[in-house]
Amino acid sequence: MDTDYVAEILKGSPRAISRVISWLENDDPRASGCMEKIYPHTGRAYILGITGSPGSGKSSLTDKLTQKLRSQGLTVGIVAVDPTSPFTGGAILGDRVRMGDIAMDPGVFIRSMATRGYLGGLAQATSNAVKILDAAGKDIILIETVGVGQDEVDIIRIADTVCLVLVPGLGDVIQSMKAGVMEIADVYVINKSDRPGADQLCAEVTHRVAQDVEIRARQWPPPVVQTVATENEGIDEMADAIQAHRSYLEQSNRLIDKRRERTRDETLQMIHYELFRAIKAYLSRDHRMDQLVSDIMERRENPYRLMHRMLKNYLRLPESDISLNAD
Ligand SMILES: Nc1nc2c(ncn2[C@@H]2O[C@H](COP(=O)(O)OP(=O)(O)O)[C@@H](O)[C@H]2O)c(=O)[nH]1
Ligand SMILES: [Mg+2]
Repeated sequence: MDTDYVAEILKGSPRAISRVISWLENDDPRASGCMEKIYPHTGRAYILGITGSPGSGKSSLTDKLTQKLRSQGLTVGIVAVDPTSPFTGGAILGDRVRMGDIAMDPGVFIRSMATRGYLGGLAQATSNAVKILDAAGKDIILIETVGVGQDEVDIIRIADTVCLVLVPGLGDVIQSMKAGVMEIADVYVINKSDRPGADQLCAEVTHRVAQDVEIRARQWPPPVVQTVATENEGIDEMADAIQAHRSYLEQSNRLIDKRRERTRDETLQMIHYELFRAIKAYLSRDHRMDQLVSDIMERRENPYRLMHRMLKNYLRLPESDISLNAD
């Protein structure tokens, strides 16, 4: 049965794509079977991240950028990871209205991800959704996410090119720059440039980018573009900046390095979660965990010695790799 869904995904069926992403969201065991078969068909799509504060215009920019990409004959997959405006409850209509034109286009697939409840973490679930769209043949995959915490930074690391959306009058840019939020951007987008303070913000960011030691150490000087998403202004410039970054990555071999790093991180993350899941499943059988907790509580056992024994006996790791003390 899994094979059917995989075959359908490879043909680009929106129904099959939706179904398997739902399995991912619900931690349905059928998801991993599908992912395994899908994996060999991934790695072709170019992944774009659009991040920024709630209300900065990420969805509006995604909409206009998608129209632009479609006009170039490219197919687009959109994964929205935004707890502030999910496609559920009250926000459903607003998002549908905004995504009006592209929502009807068969060359575009839009999916909003639930933002909580993943055992393997939100970043891994997003990464899997991206892989499904990649295998389904989408040329460009856009990830829209709110740029604040570690979760978002992890998500945005999935992207090949990251666009950070800033708007005039929304908090202290220099402050967020100091906090390291801005360092992850490959392209800075000053949206709502129809508003007062946009030119000043643009100048400020340009200056800051030119001054930043860490950014200057890189070979790619991140461009700063101004847009008015609602008026479709500056979208060509934004698309050009993205394309320039892509060309830079491809020509300098940085794209392969970046993807290699990502594959390493993802694999380690997966080992982390899957190992934990398997051990937890093992321990929850026959009250094993309850017994262990009692033993630890009564000081017949201690968690350090227990860890050591588990790593050694179950995983057969060499003594030298186990940092905990031997008993
Ligand atoms: N004035 C102005 N409003 C904009 C612009 N871009 C988006 N908006 C509006 O800002 C609000 C938030 O936009 P949205 O795309 O949902 O932001 P998101 O939360 O970052 O996805 C909406 O009411 C948009 O119509 C812009 O360039 N100028
Ligand atoms: Mg949005």
